[in-house]
Amino acid sequence: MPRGSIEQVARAIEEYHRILITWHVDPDPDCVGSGLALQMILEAMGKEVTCISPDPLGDWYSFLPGAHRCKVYSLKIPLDFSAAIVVDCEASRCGGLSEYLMSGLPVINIDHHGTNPGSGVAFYVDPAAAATGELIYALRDHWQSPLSQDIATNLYAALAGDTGTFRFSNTTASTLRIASRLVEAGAQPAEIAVHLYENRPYEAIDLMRQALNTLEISADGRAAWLNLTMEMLDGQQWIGQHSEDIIQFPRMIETVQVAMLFREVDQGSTKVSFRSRKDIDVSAIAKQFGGGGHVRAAGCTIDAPLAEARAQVLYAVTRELNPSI
Ligand SMILES: [Mn+2]
Repeated sequence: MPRGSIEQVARAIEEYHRILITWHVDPDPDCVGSGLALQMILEAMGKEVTCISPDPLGDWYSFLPGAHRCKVYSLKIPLDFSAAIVVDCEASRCGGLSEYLMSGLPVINIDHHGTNPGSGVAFYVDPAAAATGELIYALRDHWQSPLSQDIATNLYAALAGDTGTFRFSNTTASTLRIASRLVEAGAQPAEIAVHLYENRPYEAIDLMRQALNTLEISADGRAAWLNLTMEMLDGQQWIGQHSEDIIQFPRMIETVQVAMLFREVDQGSTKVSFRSRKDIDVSAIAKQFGGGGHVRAAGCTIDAPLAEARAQVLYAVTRELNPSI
């Protein structure tokens, strides 16, 4: 069931003029595409809007219209907004911006993560939506504001990003209906797919090769995982898309119910990404470690070296896969 409503969010946004839009750390096409599209929608309404990403976007996002205007959070950026809109996460997941967001500024929250309870002066959290991009589309519909090619491109990238380009089980008739409207408005599916999947630097593929070398599978074949160390990353800038690229390999194995990627952030911190099929709710597993996400895609950060974090997580996953143990 959705928490909050589009109407509530729309009414709240109408009240403010100088608006900050932000999203989660490790940005992905859904949060960036949703944020940039929302910025364009609100600017068409005469508002003054700034997008600030908690983490760098990297060259990878330059194909999204308006990405060049997006700022990256740093202590030097003046923060004097009348309200903020947080898309695709909770205010606590916005890295360096979280403190500002939780300091009493009116925050409006639009998200589709089931683990987000909804907070702020207004919120709309709909776990049935495949992507936050669907909710931004609904907001635009509510205002009957024009759907430009640039807005359509950002929203199509958002939908494509979170559905694996309409392959994952979160894809609904509504997702495809919206995608169709976006294509009618000028979004280019083939071109966007090239940017999402076939536009990697050599180093990113080399990273996949190294990660694949670490592939392991549980004795019953139901869990498989990969490791990624700082040494493998070798100074490459990490972007959220790397996890998407890499975790698809353990998930492809026919017997696998839970796929995992363990990434060494530093010597005492490990980021874990989960993907699942059918009956396993990985957001529940991630939540045990202070993380969250969706039923079939979730993540957490554990304050422990990679090997230790992996042992803890594999224990939790084994219990989830074998409730009788
Ligand atoms: Mn999303």
